[in-house]
Amino acid sequence: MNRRILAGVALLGTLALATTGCAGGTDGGGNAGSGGGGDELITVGFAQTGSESGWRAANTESMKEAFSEENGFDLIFNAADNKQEAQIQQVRSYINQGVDAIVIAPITVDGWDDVLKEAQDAGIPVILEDRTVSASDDLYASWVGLDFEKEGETAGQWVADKFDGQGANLVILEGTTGSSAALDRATGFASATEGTDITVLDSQTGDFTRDGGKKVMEGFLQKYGADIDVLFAHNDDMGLGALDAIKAAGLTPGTDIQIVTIDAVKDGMTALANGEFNFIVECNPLLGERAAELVKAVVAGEEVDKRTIVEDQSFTQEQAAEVLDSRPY
Ligand code: GZL
Repeated sequence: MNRRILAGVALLGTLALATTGCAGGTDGGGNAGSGGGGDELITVGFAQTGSESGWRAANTESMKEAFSEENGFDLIFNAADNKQEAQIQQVRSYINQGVDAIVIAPITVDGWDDVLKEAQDAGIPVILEDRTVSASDDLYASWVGLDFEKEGETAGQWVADKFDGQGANLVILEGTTGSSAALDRATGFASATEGTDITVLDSQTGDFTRDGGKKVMEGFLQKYGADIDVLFAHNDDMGLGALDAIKAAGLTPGTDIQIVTIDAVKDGMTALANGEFNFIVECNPLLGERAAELVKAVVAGEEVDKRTIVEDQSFTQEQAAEVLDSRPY
């Protein structure tokens, strides 16, 4: 049963018991276990994007660790294989199951208004983690994630500082089309490189996957070959896929083609430390703890901030070599 209804019943029960002079079995606040106040688990439906990258694997692990039974949760997990329609259907299924709360990492920004309204009408709070949506923020309780535009800007500033004034040619591997991560990183990167003499030869989506990055980079190399000076990949995994294509073309990554990516997962940081990548902007996937805190607070009826942004950092090759062994993901 949806806990909010349960809480309502418990509250009525407590009031009834209080008027007859008997204390109820709740914490007196009518919260029969909701928000971790009692010993009942909070049932949470988590709609993950899929398993498209190393970042996603780290994010899923962080979420499962935080929404554990010992932390007071009964987690129902589904990964939508990067398909928006499947993810929306999964959220509908959580509504029909009457979960206490729903967490979504929305694959793309659009298409969420109807199902978020359905969750709201069913009295089920929704927390967004990682990416966000174009729907009104009245339709969800809170979002916890990263400043994607700032990540793109940081990557763009590194490219501008290093290549402006040399007539450099750039290609871009974009993330999933229509995702807030790809849209905002592109905006930030463009703002930082505006006014430079750097030419964007081409920009296509590799869907945040290694295979996608490799295939698109092979196309870029067939078209532009050694004219390419710089690659900006919206995530490490597409950059790692591009490494194979660059080497197969007889070029040296990190030298013939300099590479800047976003995420800073272990494999990306290894490529940076060994000189195949040149710069990485971190995107912290460890959002589980904050998301769990938000769910507990919302289920307990507490006010929460609408947005929580997790800080990122960036790494040069030297910095990557120093921290590689101590990285948590
Ligand atoms: C960013 C996240 C992106 C990562 C990719 O928060 O949504 O999706 O940058 C992942 O690696 O696939």
